[in-house]
Amino acid sequence: MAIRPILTVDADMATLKQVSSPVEGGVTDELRALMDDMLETMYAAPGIGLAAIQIGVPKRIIVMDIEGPDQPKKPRYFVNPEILEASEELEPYEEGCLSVPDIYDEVERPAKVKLRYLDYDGNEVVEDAEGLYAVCIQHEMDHLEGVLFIDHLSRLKRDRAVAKVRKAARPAA
Ligand code: GNR
Ligand code: NI
Repeated sequence: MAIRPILTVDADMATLKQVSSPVEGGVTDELRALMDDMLETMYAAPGIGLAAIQIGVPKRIIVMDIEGPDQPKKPRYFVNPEILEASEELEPYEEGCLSVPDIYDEVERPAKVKLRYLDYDGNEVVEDAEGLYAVCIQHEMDHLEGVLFIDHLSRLKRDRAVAKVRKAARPAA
């Protein structure tokens, strides 16, 4: 297992904007090794989710653990996830992103979604998500399309967010 560098919008916008490709040929040991690295990287950050493109790998793979800090770890793995249904009802949530460090703002998304994906063992799973699980999987699936949570904000807020991350990344004068 290894912690990999997380790409951020100041230096790596072009990579983060890429659309990730479906995994072909099922979940192999090589893919599981990548998911292990992603999970370790996410826990170290720390974060509650990570898409492969955030470590520069343009494949449709996500890892997540939305349990609280005092809860037992509950890693979740998603290969080729799809949203089968989304609720009409929307819910706002104050989001952040490891690729847009120290920026937080409210995004409205469907409150409930029905998902289909392959898990760590390559088995197909269909399940409903709501609450933080629904927020996080939609945030991560946006990454697979090259979409960041700041893309859901006004142009002004988005530009300010990117400028702030760029400024913070500059060495102090
Ligand atoms: O760690 C993360 N926290 C978070 C909080 C609210 C909504 C979404 C997230 S995902 C984020 C990690 C990340 O950037 N995943 O892509
Ligand atoms: Ni993110």
